[in-house]
Amino acid sequence: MAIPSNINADHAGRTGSVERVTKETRVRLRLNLDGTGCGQVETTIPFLDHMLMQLVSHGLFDLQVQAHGDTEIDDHHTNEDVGISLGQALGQALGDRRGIHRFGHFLAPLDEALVQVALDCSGRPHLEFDLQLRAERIGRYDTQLVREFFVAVVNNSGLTLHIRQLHGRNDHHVVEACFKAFARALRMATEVDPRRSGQVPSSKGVLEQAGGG
Ligand SMILES: [Mn+2]
Repeated sequence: MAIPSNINADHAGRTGSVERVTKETRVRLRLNLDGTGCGQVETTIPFLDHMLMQLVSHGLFDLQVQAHGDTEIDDHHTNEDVGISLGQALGQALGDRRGIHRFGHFLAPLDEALVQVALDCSGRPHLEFDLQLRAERIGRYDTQLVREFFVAVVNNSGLTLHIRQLHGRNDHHVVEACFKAFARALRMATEVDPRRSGQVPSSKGVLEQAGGG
């Protein structure tokens, strides 16, 4: 299960790499925060692939994911473990969080849907999740798994993440607007602030690290 390398290993980007194998799933994930939007995402969960590609398209992250899991039961374990791996890779890529903007926010419309995301690379895992999803499923994807995905990301990356739906009727639109807003907010927060001169963006002078990085 080799990952074809369309991420240049010599790129001086901030990267995270996770290989996570359990009895339930096997996940390989590489993330480059300083990417150009190269994505190769194969989780065997089509709607999750579609959402992860929003991070690539709108965050301009490079992201490679290969996941296989016990989807014969349901998508829960694979969805969660991809979220855990993404969170760990994000924590690694951020390291001690020197020089970044730290805060990010975005308000993304998608037709009638409007979703707001505000986040802080604080080192303090916290999720406020307020999407009012109506349907049980989007395609075959269980809509309860959206929250589970973000719980996993937050707990493994030390993000403080607020997700709020301002408008929307169609669940596909609402969730996609959420991932677009998350992508742009994360891009804003993780980009290097040239005025920060490599300092840790905290009045304490230190931010907790997450993801084993
Ligand atoms: Mn779509």
